[in-house]
Amino acid sequence: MQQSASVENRDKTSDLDQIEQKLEQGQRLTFEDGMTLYQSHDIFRIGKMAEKKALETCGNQVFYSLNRHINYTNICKFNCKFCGFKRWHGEDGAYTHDVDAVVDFARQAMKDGATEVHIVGGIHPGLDFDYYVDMLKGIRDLSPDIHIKAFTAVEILDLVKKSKLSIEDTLLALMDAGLGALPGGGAEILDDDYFNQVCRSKSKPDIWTDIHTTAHRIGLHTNCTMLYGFVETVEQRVKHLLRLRDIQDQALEHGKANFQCFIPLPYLKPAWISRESSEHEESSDLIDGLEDLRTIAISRLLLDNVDNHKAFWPMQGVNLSQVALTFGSNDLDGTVRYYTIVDKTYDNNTNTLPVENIRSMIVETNRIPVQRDGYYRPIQKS
Ligand code: V47
Repeated sequence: MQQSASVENRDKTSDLDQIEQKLEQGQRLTFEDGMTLYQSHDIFRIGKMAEKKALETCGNQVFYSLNRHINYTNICKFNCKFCGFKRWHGEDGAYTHDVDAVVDFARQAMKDGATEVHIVGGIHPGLDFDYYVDMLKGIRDLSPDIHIKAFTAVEILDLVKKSKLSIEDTLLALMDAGLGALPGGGAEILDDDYFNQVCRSKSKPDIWTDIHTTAHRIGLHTNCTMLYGFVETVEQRVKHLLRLRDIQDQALEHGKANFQCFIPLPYLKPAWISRESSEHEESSDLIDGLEDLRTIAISRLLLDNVDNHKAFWPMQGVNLSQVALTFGSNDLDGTVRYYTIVDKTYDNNTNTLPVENIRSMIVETNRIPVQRDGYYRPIQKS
């Protein structure tokens, strides 16, 4: 027993040696390398590799922004199995803000110093295309400078249907109204079987890809995400990361824009599932901290062509997000203020972090905090 355990350990070490060597020689990691990394218990060694990669890619700086997340409606016609945000029309807690209210949220955010708003909502059949265009125009009228990152690919697909335009023309109309970038949501795990199991009616992996690829082609930057710890396999995670890498390769070669940032999102069990847990055996319990760090680090190593990797503190938790800065992340999102996509965060609904806290979290990791704009450019302070 003793002997076979040590042989196994030696094999694992030599596998990691090989991966480290590949990284040193600037070679790309493969699917098999991704699986090896996930099977290894040497989380700190993997973390060190990822930290090195992050330092080589982004230097010693860690980004944050002064931002605000705004949700215009939680009414949604879809029924994704992981979601705690959606409400049916007429259900307790369902809301839809009119355009003026959304513009007012943005106005208040700007008064508080925000340079960026992140706007998403449910797929509400009762809102027409003009609602979305007027929302963007209303916020753009407040300021030519506020960065508007809005509407996941699933919302864009809905807007394509509502506008009766092509994907490209829909995006162009939204850009004309003020849209600055697409957030990364809705990718979940880009795998047909996974989508069939988890969110069959919502969309398809190819459509998510198509919308982001079109955006890149016409000069609209986007983000990408991975929802992990729900029902997916490790194999599906690795394939998802490599699929994002392929999309980014294409964008960097042919596009006018690309993925600006990757955000790994740990599954957080919604309250309704906890209440009905016996009916939903497929929803696992929360993923643990080492698995979060492993996923953050492996994402940095596999998704080697997306410069910025975000530790999204409302979902990763504040403390783990700080540690993530030494496991390959280089962006802490921002001040956020309200986050309601998940109904229970790791930090008991901590919804905002004062900028001083964000900066000191970064300084403690021996990095330099840098406030960024929506295009990942440092904001110069006068
Ligand atoms: O698409 C939904 C995920 C996403 C749960 O682009 C859940 O800067 C965990 O994409 N547990 C929306 N995850 C959030 C998102 C995002 C967040 C922060 C920054 C950016 C960015 C994008 O949240 C959804 C889905 O993948 N999600 N429910 C849940 N219970």
